[in-house]
Amino acid sequence: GPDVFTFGETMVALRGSGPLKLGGTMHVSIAGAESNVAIGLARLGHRVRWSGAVGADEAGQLVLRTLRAEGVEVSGATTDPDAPTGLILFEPRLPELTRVHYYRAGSAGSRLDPGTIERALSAAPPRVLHLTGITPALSPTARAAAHGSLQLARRHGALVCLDVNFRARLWTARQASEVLREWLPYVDILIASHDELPLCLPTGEDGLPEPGAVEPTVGGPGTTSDPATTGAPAITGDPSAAFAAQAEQLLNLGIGEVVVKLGADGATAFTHDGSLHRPAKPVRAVDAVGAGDAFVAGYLSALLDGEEPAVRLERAVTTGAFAVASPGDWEGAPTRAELGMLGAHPGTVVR
Ligand code: KDG
Repeated sequence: GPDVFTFGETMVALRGSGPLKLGGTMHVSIAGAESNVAIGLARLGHRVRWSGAVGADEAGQLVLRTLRAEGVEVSGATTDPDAPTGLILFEPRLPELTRVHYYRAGSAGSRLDPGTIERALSAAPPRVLHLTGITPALSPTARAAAHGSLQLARRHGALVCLDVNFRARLWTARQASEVLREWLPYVDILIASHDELPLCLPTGEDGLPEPGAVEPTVGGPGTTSDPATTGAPAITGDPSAAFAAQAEQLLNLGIGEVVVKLGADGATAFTHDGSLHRPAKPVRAVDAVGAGDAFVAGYLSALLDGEEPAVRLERAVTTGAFAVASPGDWEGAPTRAELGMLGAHPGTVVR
């Protein structure tokens, strides 16, 4: 089987260079949190399988051709004749803030079939199953497919990695929290931004996460909740203080590793042996979209190599920095040979 099995919705992505309503030129590519991770892993030499669904259209062909070209195995992917491939528009509105517009309701990717995922996963059980919290927000069938894959992964002894990836445009914090808490018993590695941790924790009497748990820090309506995307302000004071207790609580619930993404402040990993922090790699920020996914790819890559948490975190902040320094969701992902390139002086030419 592959090193990593993943699935989710991958869309055609159009990226402009200013306010969308002014028109102008857009760049065509693909985007999807799970396929971003898949590409990141494939570039680092791992065997990855992606089994999402696309429409029977040219956009779907673009998704599959791109993934194939990147060395991601797509034989388990399906083509839905009755629904279009989803679309995402990226609108760089301010240097620090990108607005996202989704055209994905009823898309092929959201109509994922649990049976297809079950067959694809069972045919070749992976070492790691990677899921994000985006998939269960798409539709009841997508949610069932994801839940089924968790149960199968356990049966096959695969490690489960979950990136919370809360998308406020797709569902409420309450809905997300309900699903995430249901899934936690299956999760070995939980990856989240610091403000997403409360979504995973037991709730108060009213069934809601603790007040203020996942209010977007900047941006407001119409922005993504990804702090890397919205340019959330740096955490002030001791970065470990605010969320360390929440991470500990999650470890006590039985999760093996809790990895907290802190954007420009790096990342902290909590394991049963203690916690570990790595600052972010300083780069000139060009496009933070996809940084979280690149981070996951780096982390899982080092894990697959049998490395300790310190090395996993180091590779994660490195691949994350590559994503921040390059336009696009996944285009700048490094190969293994390129991992050491960061930190070159301005004007460096590699001859
Ligand atoms: O992490 C980047 C992704 O969020 C983005 O490219 C698209 O998968 C996506 C989503 O649903 O927001």
